[in-house]
Amino acid sequence: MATTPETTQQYAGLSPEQLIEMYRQMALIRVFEEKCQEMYTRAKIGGFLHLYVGQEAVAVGTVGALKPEDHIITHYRDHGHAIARGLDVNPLMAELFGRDTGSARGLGGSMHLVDVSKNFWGGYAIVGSHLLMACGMATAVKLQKKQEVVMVFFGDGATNGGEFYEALNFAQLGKLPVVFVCENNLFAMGTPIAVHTAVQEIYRKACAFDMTSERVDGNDPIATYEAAKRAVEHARSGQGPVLLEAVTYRFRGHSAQDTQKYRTKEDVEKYRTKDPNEVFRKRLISEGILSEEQAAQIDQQAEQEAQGSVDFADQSPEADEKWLTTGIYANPIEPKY
Ligand SMILES: Cc1ncc(C[n+]2csc(CCOP(=O)(O)OP(=O)(O)O)c2C)c(N)n1
Repeated sequence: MATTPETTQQYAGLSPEQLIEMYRQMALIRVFEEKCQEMYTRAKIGGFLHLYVGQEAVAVGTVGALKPEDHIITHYRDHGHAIARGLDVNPLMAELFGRDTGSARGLGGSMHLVDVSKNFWGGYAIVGSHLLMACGMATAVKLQKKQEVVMVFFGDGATNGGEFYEALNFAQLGKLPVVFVCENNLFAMGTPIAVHTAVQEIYRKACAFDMTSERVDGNDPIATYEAAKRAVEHARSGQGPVLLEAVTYRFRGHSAQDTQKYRTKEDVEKYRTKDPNEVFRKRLISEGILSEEQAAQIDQQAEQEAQGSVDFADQSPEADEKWLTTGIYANPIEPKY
């Protein structure tokens, strides 16, 4: 089912404070990501860096529909999900810088942000693998008769791999409480969606398993929140998993090294008119929920917070090799010696 204006109430029951908080999170993700790009260019960040610029409304809308006891597992494009979950940006930036104060002690880097205390179980680099981990987590939840939901994020490209079908089958068979969130940003690395998949409406792929699914405008945080809420309630009430497809667009390259030969600047500019942050900001202002001054203040605070994380990371000690052999399996991250 596609979300239409008829099925989407104006603010999905969100209070003005909650709407402003959504904008604040989106603004923070945006500036954090822009800082990451800058720090990568300055060689402060090494390794892979997959930015989330343009997809902010998906993380904020979907994670906003979860309870703190619910679980999140994600892929390598994980910064937005971590920030939407409320992880402090200081250890996140320190992780990217490879510092001891990082969320994984600087040993994981951009693709492996984590905070177990917030049930944020990490980013994973192997496309599709973590969908099966989500099924494992949801099996544990079900066996323990808990009312928790597991939300798992991945891209459109991941839905062509075997793990996707294996995970959907397993989850539906066991009526597991998983919400599969596909962020359809129209590309898998440099391959446009029309070239990489036979069925471009990803949510339709769920029909092979008689699974409930929905497609939503992933540039609209309110519509995304509403759709995620429906999906989460479905999963929590024991009715089984849901595949939620959020259609969005990434403004930056696949990773920081991407020369983007597969699309033109004009293509990207066309999508800029749908920039989720800009559109949401204007909407909140035009509907009297936020004033220009408040919006500017939020933007400024986000900038300060992101810059603060850079300063924190810069002043932190380098990652320490003594941690290399700890935290590999289910051990807590603290050393045993
Ligand atoms: C099993 C596996 N194959 C290939 C890769 C290389 N790879 C990294 S990201 C990616 C594309 C994934 O695209 P998509 O799922 O659409 O997610 P997006 O990057 O657009 O968020 C590929 C092929 C990988 N990491 N793992």
